[in-house]
Amino acid sequence: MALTLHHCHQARSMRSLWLLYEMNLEVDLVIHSFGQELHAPDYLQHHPLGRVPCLIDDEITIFESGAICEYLCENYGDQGLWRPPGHAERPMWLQWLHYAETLVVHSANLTQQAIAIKDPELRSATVRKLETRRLEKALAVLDIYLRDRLYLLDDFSAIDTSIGYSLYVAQWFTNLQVLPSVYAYFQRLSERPAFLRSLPSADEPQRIYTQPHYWLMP
Ligand SMILES: N[C@@H](CCC(=O)N[C@@H](CS)C(=O)NCC(=O)O)C(=O)O
Repeated sequence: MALTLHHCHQARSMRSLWLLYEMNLEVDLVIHSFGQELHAPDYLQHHPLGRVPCLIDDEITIFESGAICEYLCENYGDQGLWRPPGHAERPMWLQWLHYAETLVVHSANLTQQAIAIKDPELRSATVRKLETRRLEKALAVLDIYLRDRLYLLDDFSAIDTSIGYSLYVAQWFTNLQVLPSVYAYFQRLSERPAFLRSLPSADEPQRIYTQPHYWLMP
């Protein structure tokens, strides 16, 4: 029986979709529009907060993109994408898996400020500045780490899809090109067929990000 993934274009469920494609797993996609549809009673039965991703595997319903990453690697033949307990790269595999959320939470707050809050009077210039600075600092840490590396670990692994998604979103809020290692790494990831498959089509109306970028102008 195929797995079912509840997904919104460009949302964190893109991590799970990208990984499912990297693993060549069959998936039934349920695509929601980003907004009230996620709070419909039917969907709240799967995810009590009405968020994506949510993966259904027969009797099992699991949410949280990091948990889904572990779950898929653990249960579906990791194909070299996992670092199981005891593996020398396990600590770094875990660290970057969770750092992906540290990174993206700033972009999520910026998405709220720049896109979700429609009334300009309710937006906060202070929050935007603060979150942009915190995002850039978190990216700078990654840039130093990636200086002599092609991927986060010795070879491409599942956590590159988690961090890769965080960079995909970060590009709407800061200029990744000023971080040479991060930029080169993201370019490398962006060429992967599974990443390209997980993107919405160019004419998809239900995109979250519709402008070229939302950087703060000096
Ligand atoms: N830590 C969770 C975050 C899930 C999350 O907040 N997803 C966002 C999309 S990126 C969402 O569904 N937001 C809808 C809402 O807050 O109503 C994960 O990694 O899965």
